[in-house]
Amino acid sequence: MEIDRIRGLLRDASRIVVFTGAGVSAESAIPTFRDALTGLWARYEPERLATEEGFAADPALVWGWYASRRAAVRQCAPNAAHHAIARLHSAVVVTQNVDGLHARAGTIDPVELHGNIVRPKCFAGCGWHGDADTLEAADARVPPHCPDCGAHARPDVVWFGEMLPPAAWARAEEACRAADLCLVVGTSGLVYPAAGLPALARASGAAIVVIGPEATPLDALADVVLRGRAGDVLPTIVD
Ligand code: BV8
Ligand code: ZN
Repeated sequence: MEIDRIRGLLRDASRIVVFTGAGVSAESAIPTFRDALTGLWARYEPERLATEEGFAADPALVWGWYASRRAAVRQCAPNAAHHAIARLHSAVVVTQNVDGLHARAGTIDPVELHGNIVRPKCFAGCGWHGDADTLEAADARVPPHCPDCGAHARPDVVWFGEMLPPAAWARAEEACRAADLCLVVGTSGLVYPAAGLPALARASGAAIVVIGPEATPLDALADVVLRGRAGDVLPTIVD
């Protein structure tokens, strides 16, 4: 039974990485990347909106899309999957998600490979970074301006074609190289370079477990594949 095998791997592991994607937040009703394209944004491709060019072409449109996603994130709460992962105290949690739910569930210092949707930063790259409540006031449809240089503010997320934050990437690589177990939860494994991390863990000798309701390209790397929803199966595995 897969659940017993995964429990055994967890018991024997001492350096665990939990690598998560949008699927771990699905049961928190966070619209996944593609589901977020409703209403005004329904006619756009995420790969077009979530880019520097997309923002430069129409800052108000892209800012509005993120404002509506931030509002949705604020309405949501971590689900049983986030809480189960937070109980793996010694694990390094590496997430592609920008919703901040791992930290809200109690995971200490998760590695946010693609940034965080609630934090703004300067679009011109002058170095200014705001925090969640900077946006509370300014969370209008029109992007606020950088207080330091006057350029537009933008969400502190990684857009397509942009490098991942070097410090986060270095932490993720180091954790995957050292891991003896990598739990891959709720990711389609399509977005690189993040999706390359499980292969790095495997090459370093880690056992790979893939958890999710549908087949993904990462299944080919797995020692154990568990077809299921993270919120249903993780609490059983972890407790
Ligand atoms: C880079 C932040 C280069 C923004 C995100 C061709 C043209 C242009 C670019 C490329 C190209 N080919 C490759 C690329 C590179 C590109 C890429 O990989 N594109 C893909 C689409 C092919 N990558 C990049 O551009 C990256 N940067 O390469 O820069 C470079 C290099 C050096 C120097 C300079 C530049 C940057 C990628 C980051 C993009 N930003 N997010 C925002 O959110 O607005 S990615 C975004 O989509 C999310 O963060 C997430 O990572 C990704 C979606 O992936 P998943 O998390 O896996 O979610 P998904 O919905 O796909 O799957 C959900 C899974 O959960 C499914 O399997 C489902 O079955 C499962 N599930 C559902 N319910 C549940 C569940 N599982 C468990 N329980 C459930 N209940
Ligand atoms: Zn600035």
